[in-house]
Amino acid sequence: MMTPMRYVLLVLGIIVGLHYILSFTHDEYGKATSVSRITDFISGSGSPYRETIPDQYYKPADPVYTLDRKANATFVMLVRNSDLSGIMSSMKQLEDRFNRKFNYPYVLLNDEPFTEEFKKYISALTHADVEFGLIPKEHWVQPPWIDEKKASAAREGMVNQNVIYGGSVPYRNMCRFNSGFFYRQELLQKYRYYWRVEPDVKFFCDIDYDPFLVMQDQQKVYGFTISLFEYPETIPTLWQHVRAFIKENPGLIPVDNAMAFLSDDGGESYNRCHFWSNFEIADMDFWRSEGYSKLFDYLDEKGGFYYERWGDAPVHSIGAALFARKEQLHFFDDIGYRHEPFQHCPQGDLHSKSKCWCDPGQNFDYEWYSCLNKYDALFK
Ligand SMILES: Nc1nc2c(ncn2[C@@H]2O[C@H](COP(=O)(O)OP(=O)(O)OP(=O)(O)O)[C@@H](O)[C@H]2O)c(=O)[nH]1
Ligand SMILES: [Mg+2]
Repeated sequence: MMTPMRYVLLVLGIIVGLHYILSFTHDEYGKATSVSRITDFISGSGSPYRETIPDQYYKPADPVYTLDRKANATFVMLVRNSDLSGIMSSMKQLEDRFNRKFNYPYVLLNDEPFTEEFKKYISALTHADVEFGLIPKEHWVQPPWIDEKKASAAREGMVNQNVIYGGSVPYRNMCRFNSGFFYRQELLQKYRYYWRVEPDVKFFCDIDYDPFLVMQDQQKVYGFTISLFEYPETIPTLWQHVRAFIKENPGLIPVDNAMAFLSDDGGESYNRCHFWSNFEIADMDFWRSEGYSKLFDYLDEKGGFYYERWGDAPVHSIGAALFARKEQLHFFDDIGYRHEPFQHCPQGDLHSKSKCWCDPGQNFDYEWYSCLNKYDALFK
């Protein structure tokens, strides 16, 4: 004989069992009766916009044609945790315009550990591999052999002259790191080519081809989009050291180099032209080679990263123009790019072919402060 209580328990058991079966077999039923939905209902917070859009409305990603080969390449981003929003902006554009098709990995570097939040937001932006590296102190901080008294006097002098970042030690650490240490990071050892990306830059055009493979197949070593003159106050003695280095190491410099990009008088003086290094697609094996390694060590020993404010842009550019053959330097004319306050906007057919959205009238190429005409002249 069943007592009334037993009937109640049996019926309850059947209802719970049926609920579970329906939850698993019918998606919509499961969502409608989920605990969060019921608590939302009870608390009155079940606003309609909180319903997730059912899968049936989503269009699967278009199948994209990918080449059957890839270069050994990665993006490199040196950033602080506080650069999160700016680097997400750059990276999202890069993914949409290029990398969702090509799936190259990312390496992010920082002189402090990245936060979990930073890593989470960055990793969510791509299907590609993302690695986060901590820069060893000895690659970053002002070396102990730098005379701090002399360095701080130099900083003070530059502040008085209103030189941009003239009083900053971290900025100098960054310039020295980018000049001579980034390509030595453990996470970058497995790669040859890199694309440097900074926070808050803009990519205006679709990039439907693989620039890394172009570099590799055409034996290019350095690619740029903007070139310009350096502030003279930041490099008063740089060129005299470069000249001394050339004199001591004539065998390292190929005859068909790009000295004419750097100097208008056959190497006597520096015209201050450099490739703007916030954008670089380049070959790390070139930085790792004998010529550039020797030049970096030579310059580093002179202390000008701290006693002056040598930028990685002139140091890289001088290295590229001296040790590469001029044909190995590549102007990426079809990559629309902006880093405040200058932009390269592809012109004419290139603009339409790559679906660029920059104003073609706003283009730094032949502005008075640009050095592109000196690059062009190399090939005339
Ligand atoms: N981790 C880390 N990254 C830095 C530091 N300083 C600069 N960077 C990064 O180094 C790159 C160059 O620094 P920027 O501040 O953009 O220098 P800039 O391009 O000469 O000047 P801006 O006009 O300010 O862009 C950027 O990717 C920065 O995020 C730093 O102290 N730590
Ligand atoms: Mg910048």
